[in-house]
Amino acid sequence: MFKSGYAVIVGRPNVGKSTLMNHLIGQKIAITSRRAQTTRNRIETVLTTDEGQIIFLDTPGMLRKTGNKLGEYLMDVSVGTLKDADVVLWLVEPSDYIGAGDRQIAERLISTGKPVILVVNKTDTVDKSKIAGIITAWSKVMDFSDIVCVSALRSVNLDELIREILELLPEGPKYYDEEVVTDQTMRQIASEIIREKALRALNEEVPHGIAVVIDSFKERSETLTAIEASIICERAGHKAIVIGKGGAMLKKIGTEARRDIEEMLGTKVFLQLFVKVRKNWRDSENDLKNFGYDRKKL
Ligand SMILES: Nc1nc2c(ncn2[C@@H]2O[C@H](COP(=O)(O)OP(=O)(O)OP(=O)(O)O)[C@@H](O)[C@H]2O)c(=O)[nH]1
Ligand SMILES: [Mg+2]
Repeated sequence: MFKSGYAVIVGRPNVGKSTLMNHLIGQKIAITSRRAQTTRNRIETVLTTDEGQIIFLDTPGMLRKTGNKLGEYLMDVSVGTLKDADVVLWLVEPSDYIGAGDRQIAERLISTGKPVILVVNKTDTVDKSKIAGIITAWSKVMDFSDIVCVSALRSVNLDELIREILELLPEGPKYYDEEVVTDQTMRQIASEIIREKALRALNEEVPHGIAVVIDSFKERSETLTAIEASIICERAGHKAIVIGKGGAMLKKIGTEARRDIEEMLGTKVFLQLFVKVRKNWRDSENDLKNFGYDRKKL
């Protein structure tokens, strides 16, 4: 019997949702960083095995307070994506402390009535003796179909998780050809790679106010792709930081992004980056749409 369906990955910001998805499919599609609110859109990836096909949906971290229109958009993406779930993977930190943010997520999940697997992530960071207590604490929060402890980063116990997901999925067809890995276009992934390098290189409040737009993406030949992209920031002061002394910061972001994009495309890449200021774009419905965060597409 072939199984198939959607496994939606949810949880608070920064718990490792995107890292988990990348390691489950064995390829880096979603960007990751140690900053909260790295993921901004729903990202679909596909895992096909002999037993079934799991379509993973990575989502932005669920927030308690959204703060601005971008924050509202992120919540809409996460909550909206839940509707498509056949199974929900709720990722949490390896701790027996259950905060208000997680209680709120529990309420949401209970109200969907969908089967939920609790995934305790980052188990590489805690002593093994703590695990039993963590499981006991979480098992009181709601009725889980299963609780699986993993380390997404080190790919520990992911086979077990895949087995549990397949068990809960309904019988169904192969929705996608086996070679399909994601719904993201090269253009989208390139733009996200640039944002990832900016997130990782920049400090403090600057990264959260950044968006990346691909202005042009041209295959010049079979071995060369030319890309022009703009890094949008919220204030002139931020623009100066993104450019850095003598252009050093922008050069670092560009060099690192180019390397990853070349690897993804399998061609040389000529990458030109521009930095623009768009005041308070995170609170403008119109800017959000132009930068790839379109409510109407949800
Ligand atoms: N030690 C350890 N770190 C991890 C593990 N999984 C993820 N991380 C780290 O946790 C941080 C956040 O990872 P992401 O995958 O970006 O988290 P996310 O939940 O997708 O975050 P948002 O998209 O912002 O909601 C990164 O620095 C990861 O390297 C893990 O199993 N062990
Ligand atoms: Mg993420």
